[in-house]
Amino acid sequence: MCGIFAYLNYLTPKSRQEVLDLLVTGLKRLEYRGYDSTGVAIDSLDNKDIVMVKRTGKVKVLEDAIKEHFSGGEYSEPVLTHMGIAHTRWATHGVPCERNSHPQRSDEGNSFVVVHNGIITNYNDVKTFLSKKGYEFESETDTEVFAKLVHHLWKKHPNYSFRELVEQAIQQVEGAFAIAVKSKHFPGECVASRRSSPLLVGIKTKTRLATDHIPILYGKDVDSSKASELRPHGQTRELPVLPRSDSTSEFMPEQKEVEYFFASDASAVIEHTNRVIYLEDDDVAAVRNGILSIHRLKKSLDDPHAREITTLKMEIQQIMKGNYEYFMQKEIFEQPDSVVNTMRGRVRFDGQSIVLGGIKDYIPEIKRCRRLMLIGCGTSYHSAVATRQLLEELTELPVMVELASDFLDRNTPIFRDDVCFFISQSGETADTLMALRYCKQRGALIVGITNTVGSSICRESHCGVHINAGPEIGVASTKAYTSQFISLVMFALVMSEDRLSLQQRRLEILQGLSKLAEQIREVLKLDNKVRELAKDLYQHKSLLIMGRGYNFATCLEGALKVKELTYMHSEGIMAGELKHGPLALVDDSMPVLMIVLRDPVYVKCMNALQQVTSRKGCPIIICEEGDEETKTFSSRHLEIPRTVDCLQGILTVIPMQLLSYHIAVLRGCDVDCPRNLAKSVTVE
Ligand code: G6Q
Ligand code: GLU
Repeated sequence: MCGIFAYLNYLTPKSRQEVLDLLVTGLKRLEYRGYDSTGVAIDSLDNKDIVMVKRTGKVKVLEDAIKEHFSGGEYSEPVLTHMGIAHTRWATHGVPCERNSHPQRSDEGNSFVVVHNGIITNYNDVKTFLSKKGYEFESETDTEVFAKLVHHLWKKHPNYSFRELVEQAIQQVEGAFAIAVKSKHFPGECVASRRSSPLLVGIKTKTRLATDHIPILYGKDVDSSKASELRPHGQTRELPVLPRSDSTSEFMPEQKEVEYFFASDASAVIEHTNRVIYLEDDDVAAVRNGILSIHRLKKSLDDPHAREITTLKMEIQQIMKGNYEYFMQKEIFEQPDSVVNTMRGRVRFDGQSIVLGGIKDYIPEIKRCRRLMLIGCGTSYHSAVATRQLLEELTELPVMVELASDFLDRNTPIFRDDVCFFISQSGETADTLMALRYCKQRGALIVGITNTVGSSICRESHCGVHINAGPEIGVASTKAYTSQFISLVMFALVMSEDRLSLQQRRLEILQGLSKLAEQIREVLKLDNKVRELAKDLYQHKSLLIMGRGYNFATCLEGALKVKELTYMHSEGIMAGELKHGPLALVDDSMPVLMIVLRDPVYVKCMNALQQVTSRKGCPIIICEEGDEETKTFSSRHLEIPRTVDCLQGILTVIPMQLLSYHIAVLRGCDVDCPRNLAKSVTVE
């Protein structure tokens, strides 16, 4: 949920102040993930202790505290080798406060300090065990047990290496974690690991590395049942001594000068290096004497021999705000480009063909399936709602659309001949990932639709489509939605390529796609008009958004945007349901927005519009350019260009994004980090 950033410089002189700057900048790059508190740890001046600074609130508060704390000239003395860790926390165990902020420590002497992302689910068992050994806990976090567990193991096995200690400790904990550990007993070393939470290692060297792979060192066979001895009620027993993993072989060619960055995602390292390794679950990455090694305790049959060093293609400019006030605003205005990037190299408008490289080998299998299931949360779920009708039409398959959390609650039956799509901007959403694993276990084909290369959903899918929308920093999803939408439309087009009866329809959609970027530009010109409408609305308590057919998803998505950004109540209402209840809400004071376009449900939408206006409702109408008849129903309207029915949702959602943005600004809300929300929801 939060962010981890660690930095190790080996034979690369850096002052403590420089190290702290790097740590704070790393945290700033991760801010968009959402957090409530922050912290850093570096070596003390005499190298005999570890100094930590922790604060609740924004990274800026931490930055100011650091400036105050480390102002002395001695902190600007260069140090040849050093390791520092930093953290943004999104509390799961214990309220946000300094005591609960990370790094968490093993003891008063700061022997081991840990930053952790995720939840250690058996922390109570471990805590009871350690309490009986005399450990006193100072925070309410689950994380603290990890630091103390490593300390306990160190006392028991004084000849173990740092990596071995962490390796033993992770065998004892359950749940989800990404961790980075620092120790005053192992200066200049870093050990990090992950299970279900993302973590990568960036490598910066003066000369290019001689290899693109880091070999994985496997331990000797481990009886993993022993590792769980602690869990159910074994608190009073001794910890099992697990076999130690092989540590004899050398791994990466020795580097003279090297810097390592451990981070929750690539945006924090890209300004330093584009060479990264995405760690896999249960990898233990250790740096010692400047050498990085990756270990796993156990080898299973399909485990690879090495982890690949990936070259990131992301540019630093992509993650900066540019001239915009907020990331969300920038991302809304990026949509003419991001939709093109989603189609780039895939849609051939001249030859009217579409190739989705990531799933093309699986298309025959998908065509034989029993049904398609589209699963996601929040905005990603809405992209499934938006495209369901087209998928049904072009694939002629039953299409189920599911919220990941509800899908899991129901233990939904899944069969081997189901094809399940997991839609997720971050690729890390816990509910979606759980649903993926559930379907995978039952033999379904798993297709990932994500925006984050190397994310868990990407890696665990059989095949998939990268939506290529570029990094989305604002917590409220905007450009990822339109790109998810287009990815699913492209999939529907691929599925119908050889259907003669559908060629005319396909052609019309392809033409619609080719004009989309230009039409989005047109819609964005409504920005000032939308801001004026926002002035009418921002002091109200509620906003009802009504539509049907291809635009129902826009109502749901628009209402979600209004809720999350403005903290106003808002509801997306299926216009066909009006008379079954919601009409009771309508009077001359209730703000209503209606989407009424010239498509097959136009007449029905007009009926709804009349029902609203005859109750003295005064709706804002989103209608088609030049639709004079519809405009007569209200003085407040937003006209959008005409496109093919199934793509309207892309154009109608943009005024909703702008409207929620402007209302949020007028209400003085934090647009990029709405209260209580986080970008990447890695807990259930
Ligand atoms: C909306 C939010 C949110 C998001 C979900 C799912 O503005 O960003 O609803 O869509 O939390 O996230 P992923 O798409 O990353 O799985
Ligand atoms: N569970 C840990 C805590 O509450 C880590 C939460 C996080 O991912 O930030 O401190």
